[in-house]
Amino acid sequence: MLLVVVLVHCRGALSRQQHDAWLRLQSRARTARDGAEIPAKWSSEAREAFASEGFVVREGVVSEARCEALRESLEALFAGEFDTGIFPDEWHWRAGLSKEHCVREMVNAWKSSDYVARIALDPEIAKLACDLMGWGGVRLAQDDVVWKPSGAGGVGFHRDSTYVSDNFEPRDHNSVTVWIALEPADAENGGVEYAVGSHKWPRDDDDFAAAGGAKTFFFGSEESRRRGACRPVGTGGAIFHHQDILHGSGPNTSTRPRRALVLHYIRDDLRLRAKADYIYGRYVLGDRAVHDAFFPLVYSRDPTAPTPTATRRLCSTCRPLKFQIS
Ligand SMILES: O=C(O)CCC(=O)C(=O)O
Repeated sequence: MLLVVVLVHCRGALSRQQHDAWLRLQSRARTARDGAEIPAKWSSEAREAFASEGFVVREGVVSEARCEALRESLEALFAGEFDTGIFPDEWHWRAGLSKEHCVREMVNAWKSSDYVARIALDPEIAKLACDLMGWGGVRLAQDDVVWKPSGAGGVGFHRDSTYVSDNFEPRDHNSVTVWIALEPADAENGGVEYAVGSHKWPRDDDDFAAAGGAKTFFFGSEESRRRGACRPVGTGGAIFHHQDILHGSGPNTSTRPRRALVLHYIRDDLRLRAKADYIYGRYVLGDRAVHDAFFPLVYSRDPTAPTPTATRRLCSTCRPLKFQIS
């Protein structure tokens, strides 16, 4: 973490050459989707689904090629081979130490892996989130590689707002999650499941237990099981979900792995709470500003906004990007 801060502060002002390189990279990134062009706008049906159900599935958000490249890089990543030489913020599962069939997870691997970075810092995906939420800009709060091998258990039901939104002010309507399938995800291999509409359920602490009870009730009936069942997503497809929706995932009972990259975005105009939690407390530097080094600006509607994400990756003190954007 310290190294990231040092790198960013060492960079100084962006030179004309670096700026031009960034513009070239942006323009190439836009045409590097193997035909999977992302329309800028969401349909009214998609917006309504997000508002009423709390999530919306969108196929073709990331190209198959990018998903494949990331999948193939994961063995090395979890073996501790970091493209940038920088450690991720969290790293759960170690080759040779952890059980083979446990869920593997890595948080903020954009700092470590070029393959994660080129998806996590892709302004086109961030723009989709920005359009859906009606924000002025989007920062990456954290990424999360979740690798569920065959035989691995599930992920308990939770709300992302507990881990992300609650650390910022204002707290409401401040984050959104983009869950990206790196390979087909379905009920058999432990795809994500939602308690449909639960983003509208009570959420303060006292009521949360009640919400948990409601969740049990929700999944107790045939009707609710059908409505709340896992939504299958194809490779490169994404589920955009509300910060307050209850979700989790079941065990991987198939013979296939289930690998996903989860992006938790926040809007660009927040402040950190003075008392952030154990994890986010690391990012509070005293001024409560949401610093680029920790929360890179990935997309902004303001054309004059700096693009610290890209400049950090292209800065002269960083190693060059390993992947080729064609
Ligand atoms: O990938 C999963 O199974 C669950 C991921 C999730 O819930 C999350 O990242 O918030």
